[in-house]
Amino acid sequence: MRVFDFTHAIVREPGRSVVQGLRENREAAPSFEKISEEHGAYVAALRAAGLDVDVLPALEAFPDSVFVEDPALVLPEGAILLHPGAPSRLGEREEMRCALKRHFHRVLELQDGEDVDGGDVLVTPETIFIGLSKRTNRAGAEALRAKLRELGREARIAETPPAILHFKTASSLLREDTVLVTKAMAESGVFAGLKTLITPDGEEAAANALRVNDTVFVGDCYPRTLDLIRKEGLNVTALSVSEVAKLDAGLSCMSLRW
Ligand code: CIR
Repeated sequence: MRVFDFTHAIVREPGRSVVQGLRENREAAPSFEKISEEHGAYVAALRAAGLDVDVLPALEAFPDSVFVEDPALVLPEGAILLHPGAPSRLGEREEMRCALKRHFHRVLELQDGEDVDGGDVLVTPETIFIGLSKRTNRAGAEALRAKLRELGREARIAETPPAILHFKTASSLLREDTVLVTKAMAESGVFAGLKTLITPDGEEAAANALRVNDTVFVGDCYPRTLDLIRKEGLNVTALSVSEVAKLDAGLSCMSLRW
């Protein structure tokens, strides 16, 4: 199963309210202008990778709505409207419904009580990992696994290491058989059977990389991880993420790709 061949993406412009988005670290306040800049460069990189990008308008009522990965999961076989686990983000799901219907003839959906954030879902050729987290509960993970089965995909429910927001905060797929992971994620054993590349100490946040067709998007502030991936023979696109990181976000969360 090919998992990096994307032709389309959905993104959403950040609103000015993005600075009120959810964040664990209250120290450094994010700036709307800098987030817009990072978002603009990210959209340009998706286009440079060959994707047709549908840019949805900003939603001021939902500060975190720029992180479109969380309210939905998209696959070539169809889309699934998820049920974000943070109450302030639940309304993003309704806002995503129309966009999904525009692009997919099959749109399945999770129900109330079945919480899943897309940031907890990692698609690999063999299986789709669903990480239990503060945002994704057991009922949600099981319901998502059943929906994926309807689309002909197998899923596996896993634990997300404590102290991180999402499963993909600490993991990304670099090749069909290789994941980039933090040490904690590698030690959890969840990726037994796959080759693991471990982020260097101090660069744990680089694990939220994003492979799009032939290039891997990586945060530009992680020089040792950039080197590690280049040494694997992969093309790298270095992108600024320092502002979205203040909102506990990274590269995968700003798009839906298929
Ligand atoms: C949140 O806490 O929901 C947002 N501030 C960040 C979401 C990041 N999403 C992702 O990694 N998929």
